[in-house]
Amino acid sequence: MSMFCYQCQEAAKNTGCTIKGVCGKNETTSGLQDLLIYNLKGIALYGERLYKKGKLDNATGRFVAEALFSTITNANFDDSRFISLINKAQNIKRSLKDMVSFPAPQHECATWFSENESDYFFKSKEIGVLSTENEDIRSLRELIIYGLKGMAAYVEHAAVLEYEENKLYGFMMEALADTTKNLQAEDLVQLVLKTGEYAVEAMALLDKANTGRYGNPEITEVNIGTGNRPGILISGHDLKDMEELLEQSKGMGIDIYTHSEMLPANYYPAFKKYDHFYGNYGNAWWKQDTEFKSFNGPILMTTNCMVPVKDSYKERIFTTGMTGFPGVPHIKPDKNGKKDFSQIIELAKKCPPPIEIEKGTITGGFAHNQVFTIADKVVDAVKRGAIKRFVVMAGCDGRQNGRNYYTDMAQQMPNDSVILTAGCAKYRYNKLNLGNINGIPRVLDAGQCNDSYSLVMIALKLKEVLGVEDINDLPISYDIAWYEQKAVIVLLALLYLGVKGIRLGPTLPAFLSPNVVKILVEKFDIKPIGDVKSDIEAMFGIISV
Ligand code: SF4
Ligand code: SF3
Repeated sequence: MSMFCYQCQEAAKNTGCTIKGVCGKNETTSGLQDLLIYNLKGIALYGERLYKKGKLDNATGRFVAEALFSTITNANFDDSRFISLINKAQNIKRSLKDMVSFPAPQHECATWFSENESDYFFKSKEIGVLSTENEDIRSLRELIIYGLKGMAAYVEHAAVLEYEENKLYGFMMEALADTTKNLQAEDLVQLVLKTGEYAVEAMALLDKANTGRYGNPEITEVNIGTGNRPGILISGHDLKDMEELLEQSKGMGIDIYTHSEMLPANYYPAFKKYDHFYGNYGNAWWKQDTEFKSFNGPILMTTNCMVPVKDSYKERIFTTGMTGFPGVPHIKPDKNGKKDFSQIIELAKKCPPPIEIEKGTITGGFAHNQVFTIADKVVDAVKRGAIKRFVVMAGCDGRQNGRNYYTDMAQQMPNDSVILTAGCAKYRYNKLNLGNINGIPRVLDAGQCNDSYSLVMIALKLKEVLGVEDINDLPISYDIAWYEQKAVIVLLALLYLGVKGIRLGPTLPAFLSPNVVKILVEKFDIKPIGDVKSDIEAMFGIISV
């Protein structure tokens, strides 16, 4: 059987990648990822029992989170990393096995062990996504697993900052274990919603970690031009890497620039104090081919999204955390958790400065705390009818042409509307100069995809201030763009909070079977995006003549 992966929005023919991933993932890597997930399910079958007895340690939970994170789209393409993760997972299973009382879990994922790495690829052929034959059960199981991958990324970012909650690890164990059991569709639908409930908690924990360590994001004008000195470009979502890089590179005659999902680092007070933090270079992840070339200096990938490395910059790209690519130097933490970025800094000193690709500034930093400080102004604008509607356009960007929809939507929606955004989806419209309403910008960027939590907080605040009973009675529409599994967990969080009528694009996930789509439509009125004009008419209640 060839590979099968349908976890992201680029799944071939919107069905599944079977020969090679559109993302660049090959059959071997895909198989190793499947085998890793299989072993994590085995750990989870022991882990859920230990959690019930109050004996699940955070180290086991964190390993599962890291390993799940490594399988997110565009995070890691390095087979050797997956082999060591599978080896470690087997060791953990061995030790948990001795701690769990009889009867021991019987599922083969809990009892499978192999010392022989050459078996891994063959074993992976038996246990992939398609080994669940019923397409609806497969769909629900995978929806839960992809949600857990997104949650794992957020939980891991919080753990790096020393914020951990055992109950989140406990839930991840229970949910992963449940995907191996004979649960019926109704039970799995309940588990999908429970995953959304824990998603809110995971995002809240990460928000606490980020703001606790680096302060509350503030309204900030971010420079998008370039200076005269060599630079280092840092991408991904890991703020601790950002902190360590800024600290180690100060006074070295180089500047630090963010790329893609690291842009929101510019909004944090703790990072603004560094004079050599220059601004943001470029756009969303899928432009890295050209933008990494013209940047001229070293690039540090802290998380997804990373695309297969091109020759034009392969001598100056580095990975850290759960990212990896064959042949690319990987920077690991020492035993105290500190990372040494000196080789990147030394390389930067020898590089020419970046080639300027644009000039000017973009404004962001509208996370919950900052928005609450201007709440009176916002509520007043809503009450006076100056702002008629908010449209949440959070999520991911990607390379498909259909994503022009979001640019066109931003340009064509009425001038008395405001876009609430988070995640790399913003690059489709954050440089358009859409103006402001009584000083409130028409694009309010809360931050990274995990900062969708801020958008939820803002919605709940509006509900309270406007005295509205139901979150769906607020003048807010949801027009979400998705690409990878972090957007899946954000979506599940919104569903858990009872948000109805979400538009999802540019395509509905390939992993949702027709029956599962039907359930989501009946319960939540989820719909695919349509054309811009009719979606505007539907969201704004405009009748065309
Ligand atoms: Fe295909 Fe997406 Fe899976 Fe890559 S992650 S193999 S593009 S479905
Ligand atoms: Fe972007 Fe990958 Fe999803 Fe954090 S960097 S939002 S796509």
